[in-house]
Amino acid sequence: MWNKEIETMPREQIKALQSERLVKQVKRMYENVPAFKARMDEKNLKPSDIHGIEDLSKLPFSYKSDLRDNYPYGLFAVPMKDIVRVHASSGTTGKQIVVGYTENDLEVWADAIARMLTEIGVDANSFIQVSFGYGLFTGGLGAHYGAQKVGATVIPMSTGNTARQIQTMIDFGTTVLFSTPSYAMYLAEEIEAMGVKDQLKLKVGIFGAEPWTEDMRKTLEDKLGIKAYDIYGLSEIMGPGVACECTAQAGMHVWEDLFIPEIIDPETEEVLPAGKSGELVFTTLAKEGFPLIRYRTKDICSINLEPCKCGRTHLRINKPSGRSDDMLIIRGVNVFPSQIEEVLLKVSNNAITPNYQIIVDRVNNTDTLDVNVEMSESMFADEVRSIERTEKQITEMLRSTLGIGAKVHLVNPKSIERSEGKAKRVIDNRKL
Ligand code: DLL
Repeated sequence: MWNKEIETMPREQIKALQSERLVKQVKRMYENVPAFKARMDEKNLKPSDIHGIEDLSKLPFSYKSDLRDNYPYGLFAVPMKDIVRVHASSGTTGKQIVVGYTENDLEVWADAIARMLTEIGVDANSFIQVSFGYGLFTGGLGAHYGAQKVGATVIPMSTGNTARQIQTMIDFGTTVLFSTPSYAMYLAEEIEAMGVKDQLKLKVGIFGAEPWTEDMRKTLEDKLGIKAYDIYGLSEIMGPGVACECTAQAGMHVWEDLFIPEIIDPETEEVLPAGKSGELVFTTLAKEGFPLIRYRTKDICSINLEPCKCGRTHLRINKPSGRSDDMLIIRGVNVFPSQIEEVLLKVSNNAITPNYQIIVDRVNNTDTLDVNVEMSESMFADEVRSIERTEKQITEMLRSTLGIGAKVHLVNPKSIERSEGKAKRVIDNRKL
């Protein structure tokens, strides 16, 4: 909720609070997370060397691969009996990454989202349709409990079934929509086609989980008759609500009592000053179950320290413009090319060769994923039916690994262009 004392805290005070929390957290992690202790030992660092945020840059970075190496619960800092919920997200390989929350972590998370909602005028009189996926993805339940915290009427729709989504908006009087921006675009188009815009009561859209542009904001605001706000987050750090836009619609506030953001040069790891674009790194300050120090998000953006019109003193980040790794976000779902490659390697090499290309596009505002795979010479000589069967088999394997549909095309041997250098495996035709 709007917590004026915290949200407008003078910056000096924010820094003092961060220092106090960081020192405590480093000590707690050193004592409870063996992988963190090992990293500290490698650097010859003891918790007593960390006196406050001025020592942050001494601390070791952490990476998505740490979650994979300690799968599933190895990085948790409390006994499992204190973990009351887990969520998961894609890893770089077939294995997902797992995150855990204590009861207090869930409280803090709901509060982080409620702070945003309150500032943009969402309250107990609002009807909030949550059209993020419910389940292991953090979007659905994350938004849900934030919405509940402001006392709004929550409509837990989850994703899919577009006609029903729109009918529900009309019948239940939805005033606020949470979804990915691409799904909101799709909904907007269907609403236009059905000619029902006049029957909607929508006022606010809160969109995130994937990058979107100012152009998309304008289109969504026009088509849906709303104010559209950006929400950022990642499972490892909490879920949605790590950074949230305010009514100024000019960058997302990071709740600095809960997180320390840094921007680094992804190559040299040097910390960059405000205004410079680089990789966003987060240290959590209030998480009990799964705290992280200097987590490399791979998201590229910059920090804005200018005072904000809304009066909040917490710094803002600019819209993430891309990633420093090869992760794709397709229909809001994180996909690593390596996950697709792993599936293909499981298919018999009598059927296909390891030459493939991943093509991502956006058709009618919906992301499409096509995977072209060269078939083997023996498959090429086989009958059409067995080619179709193999395509179907790979499609099913991809669906179960990635959680989204892909169109698989077995193409003729040697038809995918060879490269002399690094193979170009991914063609992303979306203009984001
Ligand atoms: O996408 C959490 C979330 C749910 C955020 C709903 C906002 C709304 P993950 O599945 O772990 O968590 O994916 C995290 O998604 O590192 C970014 O690359 C990307 N991302 C999330 N929000 C935004 C945004 C959720 N507003 C990854 N703009 C992050 C750009 C975003 N990219």
